[in-house]
Amino acid sequence: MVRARAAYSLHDLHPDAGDFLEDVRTGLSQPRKSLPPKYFYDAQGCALFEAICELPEYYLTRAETGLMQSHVGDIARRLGPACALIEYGSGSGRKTRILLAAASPAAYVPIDIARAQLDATAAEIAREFPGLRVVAVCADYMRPFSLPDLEGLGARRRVVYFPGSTIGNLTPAEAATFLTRARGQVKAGGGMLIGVDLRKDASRLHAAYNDARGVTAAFNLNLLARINRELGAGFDLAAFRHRAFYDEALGRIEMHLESTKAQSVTIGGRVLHFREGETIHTENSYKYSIRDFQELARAAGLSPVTCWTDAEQLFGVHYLIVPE
Ligand code: AVJ
Repeated sequence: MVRARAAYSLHDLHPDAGDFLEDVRTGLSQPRKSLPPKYFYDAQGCALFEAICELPEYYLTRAETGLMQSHVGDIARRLGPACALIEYGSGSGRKTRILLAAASPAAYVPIDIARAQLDATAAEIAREFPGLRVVAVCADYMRPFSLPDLEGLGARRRVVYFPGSTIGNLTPAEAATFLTRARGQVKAGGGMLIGVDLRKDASRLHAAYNDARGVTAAFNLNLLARINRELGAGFDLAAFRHRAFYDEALGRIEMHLESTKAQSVTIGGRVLHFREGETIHTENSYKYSIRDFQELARAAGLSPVTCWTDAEQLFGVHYLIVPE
């Protein structure tokens, strides 16, 4: 008798084991204070990010989802039948469902740092797509990590899906290193589908990261609230304000939390001082022209194939292959 193989499994690589306090203390002890953006995504941060995606000013999600809907037939042909689809930063999986329905992969490997959301979404997708093997991996995929064994899933080739312009959180040099590592996970003959926000006028970008309802501000400030909740720190959230601006020369949005007065905060027994106007740099969000991103991909040993864009040229979905 052949026993049915489990359609869904979760591999926990424990991305958060003991690092949070250490990373916070290190980041806030530098002359220019900073915090890693991966810590935005606790349960409240995930919910706030979902709310950002619905904002009228935050065009990224709508533009990318629209692109996926318009070009999914074309994209599915590029991926080919029965691939293993490996997704970095699977989040709520809304765009992924469009792809799964059209491309019929043999296996889906969602990878995310937010364990609860990953588990809920991946299990749900396994129910929605009978016959699809779902191998969820909880990991900080921006750092080196090992994929579980994907042999025996019946996949013909591997394709990485990295939507949302999350690659924009990395500097171009870091992105090249990241893509080189991802290339190793995909292997020769595989592909990569990467969503990248395009360069555009500063006012449009400014509005997307300074929304009128203050959801982005709440998302940014939640990082301090999370430090209070999980590390017992004493941040006064009313004494910090959200700042986001576009640096045209670097082609990136920078998000900061600005101390509105001179103050001290105790974290894990260490007293940290903030000057009035001093900021904590919480995120970079790089924007790339199609050409610049293709050049970056080439530097990482990938071959650009095509890039789908919307009529307004807001967003790009790149397809690249790993040469044999
Ligand atoms: C999920 C990293 C792509 O940079 O636009 C949204 C996060 N920050 N609003 C982005 C974010 C502020 C988002 N990424």
